[in-house]
Amino acid sequence: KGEMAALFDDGNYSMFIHWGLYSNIANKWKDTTYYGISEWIMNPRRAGIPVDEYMAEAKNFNPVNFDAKAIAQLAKDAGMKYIVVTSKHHDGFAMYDSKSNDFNIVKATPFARDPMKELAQACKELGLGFGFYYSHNQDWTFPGGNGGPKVNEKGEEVGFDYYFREKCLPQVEEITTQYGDIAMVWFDTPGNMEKKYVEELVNVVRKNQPNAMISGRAGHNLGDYLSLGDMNIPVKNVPGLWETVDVTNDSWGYAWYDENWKSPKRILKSAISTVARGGTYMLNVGPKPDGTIPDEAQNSFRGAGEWIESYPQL
Ligand code: JFZ
Repeated sequence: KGEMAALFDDGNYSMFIHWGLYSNIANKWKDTTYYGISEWIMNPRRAGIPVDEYMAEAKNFNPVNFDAKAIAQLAKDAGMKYIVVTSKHHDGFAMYDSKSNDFNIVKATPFARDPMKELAQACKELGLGFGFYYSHNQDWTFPGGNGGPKVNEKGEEVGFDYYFREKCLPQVEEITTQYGDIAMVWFDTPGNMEKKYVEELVNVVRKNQPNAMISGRAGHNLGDYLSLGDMNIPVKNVPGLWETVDVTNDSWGYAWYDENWKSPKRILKSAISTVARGGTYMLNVGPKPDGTIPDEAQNSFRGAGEWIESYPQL
């Protein structure tokens, strides 16, 4: 794991991006605002959006002002070393050109571009690492996925194995082959997923991306490092390779009303505390419906970055 660990040795501050259909909904569904993390908007405990209605939302998603170079430059200015972005979150919507499933940004939206290809390229040009988040267990729109429908298109009752073979495994193959060398595959919320499934996914990543780190949330301790609970900055030293993830406001995905931005000073305090205890700090930002990063978040990132630039050892 020598080469992989190098990402954490000197790559210990990074950008997390939660971006998907939920960013366009932005926590407002049918004139009602729902408070909480916006990527969970379709959940029954929130707006409770039916699968077909949620999937139909794709035709309204058109982030025309998305600029991969501007986002990569923001990470660079912030003093960050790599970017991890949601290729598919629990809603099942793929933010990249998926050949194996049509519920994706290229085939189902008027945008019709592959923003992940653009972002991977922009990162490469600026010398930043690039990695993917992938929700391997929860898929709320594909039959058999955890939290998803129980019958397939043919009306047959299906289980997790169906989702795993038909969607999850092919998509993990895609994200680890279509974007050149990637630094990280960030699996999340394994729940009660069986070990054999996690092993199969880990094998695919190892085969296609031998130098990629696999997140601690892959499940069954098969990841390469420890992921602490979200927004958790430890007060004691933590041994081994570890990471903590944090939000810049109060939601991972963009929420229209959320202006609770962390100041540059607050970001620095968290980043320094984490790095001082041997960890990696991955700070999230959620692009707006038009694909741009909120100005206030940009100001905070750059404000902290100015200090970091004068202490390059962070
Ligand atoms: C998960 C997701 O459900 C959420 O939408 C977001 O993507 C976040 C980064 O990850 O939520 C979690 C997962 C694990 C913990 C907390 C929230 N945890 O271990 O404390």
